[in-house]
Amino acid sequence: MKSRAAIALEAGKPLELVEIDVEGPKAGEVLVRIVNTAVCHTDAYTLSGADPEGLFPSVLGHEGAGIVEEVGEGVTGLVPGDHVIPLYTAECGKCKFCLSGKTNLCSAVRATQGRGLMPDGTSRFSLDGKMLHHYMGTSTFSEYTVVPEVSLAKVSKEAPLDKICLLGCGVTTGIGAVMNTAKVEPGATVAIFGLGAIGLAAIQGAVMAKASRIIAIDINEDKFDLARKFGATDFVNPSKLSVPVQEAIVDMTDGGVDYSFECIGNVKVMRAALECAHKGWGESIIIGVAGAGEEIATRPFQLVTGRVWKGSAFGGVKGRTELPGYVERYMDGAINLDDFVTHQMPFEKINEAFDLLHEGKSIRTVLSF
Ligand code: NAD
Ligand code: AHE
Ligand code: ZN
Repeated sequence: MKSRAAIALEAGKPLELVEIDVEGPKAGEVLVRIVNTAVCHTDAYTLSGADPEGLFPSVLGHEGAGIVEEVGEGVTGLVPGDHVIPLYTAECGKCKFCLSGKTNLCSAVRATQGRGLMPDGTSRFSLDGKMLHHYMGTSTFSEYTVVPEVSLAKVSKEAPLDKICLLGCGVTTGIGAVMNTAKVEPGATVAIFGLGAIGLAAIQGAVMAKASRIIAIDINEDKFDLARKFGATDFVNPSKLSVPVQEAIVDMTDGGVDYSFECIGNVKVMRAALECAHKGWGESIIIGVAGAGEEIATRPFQLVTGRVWKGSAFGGVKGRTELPGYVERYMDGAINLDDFVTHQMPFEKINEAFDLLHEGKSIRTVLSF
């Protein structure tokens, strides 16, 4: 079938709006009509060429929501008409990772996903007969996309797709990193570096966890108003400090915070986030995605003296099991998604959504097909 799509032809160039060909679903696969997709910084990172797994030409996009159009042979858990959120972290429930009880990372489709292919090693997308790569197992920048059944969370049909698409990545990641990865406890102090959707969602998670102090850090002070609305208590602009930001936070908090979160993808900030954690017990969670070849560094003494460095993917959330509950909590008013949507546009304006993200003017732009 034909599908409207925005394709990444080469690194560093705007997406091309074209009509691509999409093949029907094979065994274990599902054809989904994407109704809404947002743009996450990770899409911009891959388009920039900094992603070691970045492939071109490809159909990017991983923060979307849609409706099942057709199911392939052997698909038992979904039928046409079901509302779904595509998952870049699948959940097969059977692999070593899923059965470990220790992680949300699933190995069922990850290897082929990283090569931009469906689990059988081929692509369902083409343009003028030339193969296009899939992306993160989701490719939500196409009106019609094909996704493995294990990479789809079935959610309530009552929920608005133009809001719950944000649970496909940003909001779930930030809340989950606080609740599942760090397990922030009531009364804890928290520092959040980077106030895009991920950082703001981490603030939302810290409020849910009843943190006593939530320090919001960004070099763009325009982000502070929304951070305050989400519940941040203190605000720091590192570019206005005369000392390194970690030193300033240690001074503000009688020795450092209990938990810090890096929500930018900057390895220097990752170091600062670790070093502002309290001696003896402070934990720092890396959420931001750094470019190819970048490495983190600190004095090992920082870890010897009790600080803990961790990372978090999709907030440690098992998508098929847990996302339906996140959707319900949004419907009940317990999770705020609406305030993340700073812009709404028709899909055809997708390159404007990337510009707004780069200019620091948007949190999330939700695009409608
Ligand atoms: P974003 O661009 O909307 O937000 C990043 C924020 O960081 C901006 O407000 C920017 O002003 C701020 N910033 C930039 N440099 C800074 C610095 N030196 N000090 C302080 N603040 C600084 O991005 P986003 O969509 O919120 O994504 C944030 C990061 O999280 C990206 O690296 C993205 O790839 C990553 N991410 C990871 C996961 C995961 O599962 N681990 C999921 C989603 C996104
Ligand atoms: N492809 C990159 C890594 C990208 C990365 O770390 N992705 C995050 C999700 S970002 C969503 O916006 C993640 O969950 N990673 C775990 C996984 O299995 O990909 C690289 O460095 O190769
Ligand atoms: Zn994302």
